[in-house]
Amino acid sequence: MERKALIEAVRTQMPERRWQHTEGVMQTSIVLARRFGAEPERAELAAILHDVAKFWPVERMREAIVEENRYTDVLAYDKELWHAHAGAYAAGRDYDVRDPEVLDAIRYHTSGRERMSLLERVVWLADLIEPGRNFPGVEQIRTLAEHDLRGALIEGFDTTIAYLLAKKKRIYPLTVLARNDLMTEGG
Ligand code: DGI
Ligand code: FE
Ligand code: FE
Ligand code: FE
Repeated sequence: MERKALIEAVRTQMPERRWQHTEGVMQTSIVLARRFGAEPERAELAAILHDVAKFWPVERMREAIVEENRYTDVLAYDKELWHAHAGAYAAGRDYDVRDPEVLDAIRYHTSGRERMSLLERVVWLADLIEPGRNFPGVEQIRTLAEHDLRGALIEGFDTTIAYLLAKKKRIYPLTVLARNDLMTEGG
């Protein structure tokens, strides 16, 4: 699908506020991709689609995850996690995205995973620090993201996990694995 048509198709599936978040993620993904050597066009494509399933009815998300039959374990966890997998599936099936790295950047944008690719890191971080985000600690992560991708990710995962713990939420295993993996890599 051509870029402009894709943007319109995605935009109509979410409230205006969430679309503004997506535009922020697009912009920040491009900046981070240029800064850290990922491909800006692929980062932007993943950003456009990353939250495409966020406002789907729960049953539609569940059906996509069951149909894809890859991460059905996520169905036993918080529904907040589902839209990433449903979105990756939709990107391939409904929006003709054939680039597996772009699909993975969408799939892992919420949880992360071990051995995240550069593209996955860029999109995960852009989602957290796009200009519309405003949570305690975001400025510190933005500052780290100016020069230290891994440091920004570690701080981002720690902040996310601390938030989940404070809310007495369950942590999806991939989230923990992503964080531990970043701690051990490169000293
Ligand atoms: O979709 P967004 O709001 O832009 O951001 P997101 O996809 O990164 O995260 C959506 C929510 O998912 C956010 O409130 C944090 C939550 N989340 C991330 N990792 C986990 C999680 N929730 C649970 N229960 N467990 C996790 O491991
Ligand atoms: Fe999301
Ligand atoms: Fe995120
Ligand atoms: Fe998002």
